Amino acid sequence: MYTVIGKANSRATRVLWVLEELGLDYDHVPAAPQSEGVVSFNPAGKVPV
Ligand SMILES: N[C@@H](CCC(=O)N[C@@H](CS)C(=O)NCC(=O)O)C(=O)O
Repeated sequence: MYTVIGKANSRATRVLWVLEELGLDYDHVPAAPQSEGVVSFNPAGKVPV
């Protein structure tokens, strides 16, 4: 199971797209870049994580 962190109107949409195409299960957390929920996983604050 994947968890994709990042709003869909960012590069996260590429990851969401391929997961959909592959039919894989995933959770999506639509967090904004540099938000606390992103920085806790990626200190650079960039999405997707
Ligand atoms: N693939 C690169 C680029 C990711 C990237 O720049 N994402 C943008 C959103 S599409 C972002 O998070 N920008 C916010 C920032 O750079 O602070 C990485 O993961 O380092």
